[in-house]
Amino acid sequence: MTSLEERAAERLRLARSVAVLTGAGISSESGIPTFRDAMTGLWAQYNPADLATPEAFHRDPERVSRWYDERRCNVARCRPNPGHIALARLQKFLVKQGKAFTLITQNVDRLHQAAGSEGVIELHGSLWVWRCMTCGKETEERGAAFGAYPPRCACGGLRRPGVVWFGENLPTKAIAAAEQAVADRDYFMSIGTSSEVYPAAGLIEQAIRADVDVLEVYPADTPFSGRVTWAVRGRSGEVLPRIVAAVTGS
Ligand code: BV8
Ligand code: ZN
Repeated sequence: MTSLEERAAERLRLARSVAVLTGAGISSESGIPTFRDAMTGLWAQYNPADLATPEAFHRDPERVSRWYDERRCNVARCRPNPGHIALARLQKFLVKQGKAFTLITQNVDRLHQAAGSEGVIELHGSLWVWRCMTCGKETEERGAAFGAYPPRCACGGLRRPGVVWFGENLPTKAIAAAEQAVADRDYFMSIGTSSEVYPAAGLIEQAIRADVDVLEVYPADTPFSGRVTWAVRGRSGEVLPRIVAAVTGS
């Protein structure tokens, strides 16, 4: 453990309530491409405006729904990594001590839930949920690839992935619960996020302005690195197990 990790762990042990925000970085060690990683990130291959906006879906529902279904099927082959598992263990440990813990994610892969995390706030929806554009019917899709694109609802309506696209509002309850959680906590962790997409990144700003302890785990600088309490450089699947082990003693 680096001394920075030791100091972050020491204060985490003393914290009464914790909130965590995660991004695509925490799932990269599970084999899910991030968005902004230079060569391997999705945005290195695709233009977000062509795939992750309501306009794109309207323009080409076949291409957009096929792309999201490919991502859904890729995630189906992936498993939580030690970073996801460490956060699930930290939640169990803190809750057993009567402390509060809230996990907020930008990720749409539900690997946190697969690792055992409970009450996860999904700011940007999920790849597993598909919704009819006509009757609004939502279903969880855990099966094989749809095969025909765009998928159709029994009512004949087009079905879209249950994710939040750029230019779309986040689920009101989710962002409200996230802001409330950050307001009530005395320790905040920002894990594997480039911290550039809003309003999610605004939660980091909120924690810094509330002057709580902020731990950032990221392999490079983010727009907030100079203002957090501890900016730990590293991969979440290696750093988080060390810090959580120091806190839980096992
Ligand atoms: C909205 C779901 C109201 C879909 C996603 C204020 C200022 C500027 C712009 C805006 C603003 N407010 C609103 C905007 C516009 C926009 C926005 O933020 N644009 C950005 C690009 C500037 N926001 C919106 O449109 C939001 N809606 O505001 O509605 C409104 C409406 C109209 C007009 C104005 C406002 C909706 C945003 C949500 C979009 N949907 N995802 C899908 O998945 O396809 S966002 C998507 O991208 C992810 O969910 C995530 O949020 C974001 C990617 O960020 P990260 O998760 O951080 O991932 P990234 O790849 O960037 O970074 C990961 C990094 O991890 C890597 O780069 C690498 O360095 C690191 N890493 C790699 N391995 C590891 C690691 N780290 C740790 N460990 C490792 N092992
Ligand atoms: Zn329908």
